[in-house]
Amino acid sequence: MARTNEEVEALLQEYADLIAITGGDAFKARAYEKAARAIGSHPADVAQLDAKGLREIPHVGRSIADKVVEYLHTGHAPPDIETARASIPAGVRELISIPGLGPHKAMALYQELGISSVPQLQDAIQGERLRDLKGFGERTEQNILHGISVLQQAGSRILLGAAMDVAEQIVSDLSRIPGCVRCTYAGSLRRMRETIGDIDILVAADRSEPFMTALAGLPYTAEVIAHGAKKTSIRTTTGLQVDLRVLPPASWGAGLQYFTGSKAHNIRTRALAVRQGLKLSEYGLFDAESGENLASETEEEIYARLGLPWIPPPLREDRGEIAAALRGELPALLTERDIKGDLHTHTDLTDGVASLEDMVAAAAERGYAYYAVTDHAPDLAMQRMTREKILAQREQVRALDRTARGMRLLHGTELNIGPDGGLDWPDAFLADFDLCVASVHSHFSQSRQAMTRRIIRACENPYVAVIGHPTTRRIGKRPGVDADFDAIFEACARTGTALEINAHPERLDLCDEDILRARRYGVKFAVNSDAHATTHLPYVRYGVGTAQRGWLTKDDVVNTWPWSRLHRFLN
Ligand code: DGT
Ligand code: CA
Ligand code: CA
Ligand code: ZN
Repeated sequence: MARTNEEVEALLQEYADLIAITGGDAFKARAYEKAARAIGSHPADVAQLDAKGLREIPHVGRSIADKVVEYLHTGHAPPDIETARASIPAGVRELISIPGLGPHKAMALYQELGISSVPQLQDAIQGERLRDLKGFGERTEQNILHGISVLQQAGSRILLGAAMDVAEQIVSDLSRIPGCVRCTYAGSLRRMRETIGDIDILVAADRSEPFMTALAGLPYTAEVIAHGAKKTSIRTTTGLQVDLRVLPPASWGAGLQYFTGSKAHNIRTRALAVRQGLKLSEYGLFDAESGENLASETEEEIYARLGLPWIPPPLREDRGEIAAALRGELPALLTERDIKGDLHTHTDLTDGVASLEDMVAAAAERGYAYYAVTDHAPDLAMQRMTREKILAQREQVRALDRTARGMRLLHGTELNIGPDGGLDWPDAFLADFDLCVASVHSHFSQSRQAMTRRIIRACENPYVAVIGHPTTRRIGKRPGVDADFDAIFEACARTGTALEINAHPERLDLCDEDILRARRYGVKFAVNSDAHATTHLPYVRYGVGTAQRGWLTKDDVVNTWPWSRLHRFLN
C-alpha cells in the first residue's frame, strides 16, 4: 500500500478528531473520517492523482480533495488543519486514543481540569478528582484506567501488518544489491506474532558492507542507531527499529534458525543438541568435542541432524512443538494457498468503500472458489440497513453470480448480537441468506455472565454459521469482552457454529492462544478478511499466520473446504 495514502489518511483522521474534540460539526467530522478511510485503503497511490482524480475516490468531495492536493504540493497541513491543531494541545488528542474516552469527555477534562496528557489523567484519577465532573463517575474512572493499561501493554510494539509492509519493502530493496545470495525477514515477524518489537532482516552474502551502507541510506531510514560489519540497526521514519545482519552463505540456515527465535524455542533446541553431545549456535550445529561443523547451510539440515522435522516458524514458541516433532505429531498446518474463499466482507452498501462489483472482481482475482458478501444488518443503526436494501443487493449478487464463472457468490449478512443474544431479523428472514455471521458490536461492558449467555444464544440460532471477531478486541485500543470463552467454545462445537479468525491486523480475533484453547473442544474456524475495501482482501494472510500459531490444519478451517463440504456445514 502506498505510503502517501497512509500519510493522507492520518492527516484527515487527525482533522476529524480535532473537529470532534472541539465540539465542531459532527457531520463534518464523520465526512473527514470516511474520506480518511477511503484514501487509506485506495488501491492506487494518491500522490499520482490531481484534484479531479482524488474526487473519484468514494467520500472525497471538492473541499477534501483541495486540502489533499495542497498537502501533497507543499508537504504542510492546510491552514484549516493548522488552526484546529493550534486550538488544543497534542496531549488532548492522545487522551481520545484511550478506549472508553470519547472526544467530549477529553475536552471536558482539558477545560475543567487542565488535563492534557495520560500521566496527568492518571494522577487525577488517583486523586479522585474526576468523580465530581458532570458525566464522570467511578465506573468511568475504572474504564479509563483499564483503557490506559491496554494502551500501555501495546507499548511501542507495532501491528504485524504495518511491520510486514516495511519488511517486505526492505527485503525487496536489499535483494537487488549485487552479491545478495539470500535475503529474508526473521524474528517475531517470521513467526507471525500479532505485534512486532523490531524487524530482523537477514542477508546471506560474502561481503556485508554494501548491505549495511544501503540500509543506512534507504529513503525511509530516519536514523542510524548502530553501524557495524555484522549488524546495523536503523530507525524508520515511522519509528520502527530494523536490525540487519549479514551472514556468510555457508551459515545461513544456522543464522536463520537462531534469529527466527523464539528465544524460548532456541533454548529448547540448544538443550536438545547438548543432550546429543552437540553445540548449536547462530554459526552452526557442531560436534561438542571435535568442533566439527555438522550442519549450518539450511534450517532443514539443522533440524534433521537434531532428529526433528523442519518446524514451521509460527509453531516456534515453546508450546510443545519440540515434543510433538519428536513424536512425529506436528500438525500439517494450513497455508494461505489452502484458503478457498472469504466468508465475511463488506461493500459500500454499508461501511465498505468499494462497490459490490469491485469487491467481487478483486476476490475473483485471488482465485477463490467462493466468496460471501456480508454487509451489516439494521441494528447497527449507523449503517441504515433495511430489508429492501439487502434484498435488492441479493438480486445483484445473484445476477453477478451468473457472470462470475468459477467463483460461487454467497449472499450473507453480518448480524449484530444484541445485549440479550437476539439478532436483527426474525429467523424466517435469516433462513433465506446463504450465510449469517453474527458479531458483538455494542454493549461491550456487560457482566461476564450476561456476555457469555448472549454469545451462546447467538451460537444456538440455527441460521448463525459463524461468530465474527469473537472477543471484539482491537489490539492496543480495546480489550476483548469479558466472557467465559470455554463455555462459548463448547457451545460452538455443540451447535456446529464456526469461530472466526478475523484477519484484520488490528483484530486478529480469535488470537493464537484462544485458538489453541478452542480447538480442544473440536470447534471449526473460519479465517476471514472482514474486508471493507479491495485492498483488505489480502489480510487473510495474517489470519492464516494466526491460525498457524494456533496449530490449525485444513480440516479445522471451513473455508479451506471444497464447496460441497462447506455447503453441508452451512446447512
Ligand atoms: P520482538 O522483536 O520483540 O517482536 O521479538 P523477536 O522474537 O523478534 O526478538 P528479537 O528481535 O529480540 O530477537 C530476534 C531473535 O533472535 C529471537 O527471536 C531469538 C534470537 N535471540 C535474540 N537474543 C537472544 C538470546 O539472548 N538468546 C537466544 N537464545 N536467542 C536470542
Ligand atoms: Ca524482532
Ligand atoms: Ca531484533
Ligand atoms: Zn463486525
